[in-house]
Amino acid sequence: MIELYGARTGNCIRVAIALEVCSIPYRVVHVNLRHAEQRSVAHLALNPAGKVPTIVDRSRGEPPFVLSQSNAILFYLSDIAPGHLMPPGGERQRAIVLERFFYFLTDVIAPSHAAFQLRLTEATQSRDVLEQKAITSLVAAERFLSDGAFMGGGSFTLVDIAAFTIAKALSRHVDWDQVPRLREWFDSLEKQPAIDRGLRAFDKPPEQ
Ligand SMILES: N[C@@H](CCC(=O)N[C@@H](CS)C(=O)NCC(=O)O)C(=O)O
Repeated sequence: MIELYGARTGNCIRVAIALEVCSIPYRVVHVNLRHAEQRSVAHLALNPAGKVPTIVDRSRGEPPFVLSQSNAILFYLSDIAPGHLMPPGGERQRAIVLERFFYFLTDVIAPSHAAFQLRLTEATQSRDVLEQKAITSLVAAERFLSDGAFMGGGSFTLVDIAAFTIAKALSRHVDWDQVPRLREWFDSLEKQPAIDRGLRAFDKPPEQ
C-alpha cells in the first residue's frame, strides 16, 4: 500500500492516475493547501520543500520509501509496475516517449503553471502570453498522434498522463473542431475508468 499525500492539483492527479493505471494499491492522504497543511511539521518531515505530491511506500519493508517530485514518482511507479507507463519497444521507442513527455512538461505544463502563478497579480499581459504559449503547444502536439493512437506511439504511456491532465485543464481554451485527432484521443482517455478514478482521487476531502 502506497500513501499518496496530495490535493486536487495537476501534479497530484497525474500521480493518482499513474497509480490507477498501474493497479497499485494506494491510499490518499489529503493535504489541505488552503490551510497550509503542506507546511505542517508532520508534512515537512516527509517533504522538506513543503509541497505535494509526496508518496510513502511501506510495501517494501522498513524504512518506508519517501519520494516527492511528481515526475520522479511517475518513473518510480513505472519501475515497480512495469508494462504500464513505458512503451514495450526498445530504446528508440523509449526515447520518443521521453522526448514527448518532456515536451509536455516544459512547453505546455510549465507555461500553464507559470500563468496560474500570475493569476492574482496585475501582470495580466504576461499571464496571457504564457497561457497562450501553453495552448499553442498543446494544439501543436496533435502531430504526435500521426504515428499511433497515443501520444508516445501505439501504446498508452506516461506521456498520455501528462498530456491528458493539462489538456483537461486547458480544454475550454481549445478549439476542438480544429484538432480532430487530438479530440478523439482526449475523448477516448476521458472514458477510461482508471483515468476517471485518478481524476477523482482527491474529491471530497474530509475537511474541505
Ligand atoms: N515540481 C514539483 C512541484 C510541486 C508543487 O509545486 N506542488 C504544489 C501543488 S501542485 C504545492 O505543493 N503547492 C503548495 C505550496 O507551494 O505551498 C512536482 O512536480 O511535484
